[in-house]
Amino acid sequence: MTIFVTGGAGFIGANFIYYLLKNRPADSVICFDKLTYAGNLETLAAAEPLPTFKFVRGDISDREEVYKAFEEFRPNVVVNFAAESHVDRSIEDPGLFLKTNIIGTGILMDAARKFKVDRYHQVSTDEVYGDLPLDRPDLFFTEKTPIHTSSPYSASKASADLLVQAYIRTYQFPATISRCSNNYGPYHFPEKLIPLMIINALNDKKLPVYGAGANVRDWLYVEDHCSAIDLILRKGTVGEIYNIGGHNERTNLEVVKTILKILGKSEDLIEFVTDRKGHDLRYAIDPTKIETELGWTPKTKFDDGIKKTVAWYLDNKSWWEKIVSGEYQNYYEKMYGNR
Ligand code: NAD
Ligand code: TDX
Repeated sequence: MTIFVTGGAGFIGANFIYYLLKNRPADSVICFDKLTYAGNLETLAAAEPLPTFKFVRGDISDREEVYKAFEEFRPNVVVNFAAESHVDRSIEDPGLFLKTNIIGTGILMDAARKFKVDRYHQVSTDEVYGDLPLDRPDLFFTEKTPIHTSSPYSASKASADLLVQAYIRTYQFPATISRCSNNYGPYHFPEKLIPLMIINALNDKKLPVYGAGANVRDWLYVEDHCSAIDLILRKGTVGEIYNIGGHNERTNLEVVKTILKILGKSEDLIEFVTDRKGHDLRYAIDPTKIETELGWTPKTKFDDGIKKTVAWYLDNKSWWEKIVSGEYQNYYEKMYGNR
């Protein structure tokens, strides 16, 4: 198979590319990525020399660039990770979220139809279901939970999902959708909760916890997300939506305190700051469908995954120090400027 992975220079896309290169050596992988502030080619440095891997810089919302890449590589499978992914940025400036997450998805699907790919997979999020109350731990998101979005980010992801479903019904488009809970692990961009807190704690900077830190997220180690998508590509049924999550719910304050404990740092570093506008209270996935129909099980429990993640940030300081300093954005020019 030739798998066209969009957004593969970002956090989950890069982990997915490494998952494929390790577990599916017979497949070829094309990474198509715009390299926004969140895309980092250094993350893919170990993949670059492999003959089964190719990087193409391009924008999913640019029809010409997308069609040109499909013409050249003729992929059988498309997995769309490319997105503007940060809720706080969507609150400040929604426009780009609509362009990349909605228009980009439409253009990618048009290319997939034109070049007759066998499978298109849309990487969506549990945020399309809105949130659950904090005092009802018995409630979970299932695939049948109505879409009910809170932020411009989640509204753009939900719009993309609706567009994928419209293409499935109208054109018999061979697509699947997955909706995953919060991921964590290596290469997570340090604007998101877990890497931001690890890096601030290492630098003895304050850890900004929104509101009272009581909001709950359902954390999944990124490799478990990758194995679920790989399974959906190979065994999933076209037209279906699959929720992905591993029942690892924690309040934000619990997560932050766990990180401080692992690093041996004082809880005095915690600073409660103004809450996020429209802040979703609780996310919690019911993964019964993917577990029973496809046999997926997550391997990593939160208590182990968070230790592995902290260790990864300790071992890979140069990766995040370049991001924090902005230096990583010169890498593309260095590698490709004169090619
Ligand atoms: P990320 O922000 O780390 O990476 C996004 C990648 O997409 C970057 O490499 C960026 O350069 C690229 N990109 C952005 N706009 C593009 C465009 N117009 N054309 C081509 N490439 C573009 O995001 P992530 O956390 O890895 O998330 C990946 C996907 O998974 C997103 O679709 C997100 O909605 C979804 N998701 C994320 C989580 C999570 O916890 N991070 C959970 C569930 C679902
Ligand atoms: O500095 C912070 N302080 C804080 O308290 C940050 C960055 C976040 N938070 C809180 C807000 C959330 O309740 O921590 C929680 C997690 O925040 P994020 O890391 O921004 O993730 P979230 O908003 O939950 O969205 C993530 O999961 C679903 C991803 O960024 C999305 O792309 C994905 O779809």
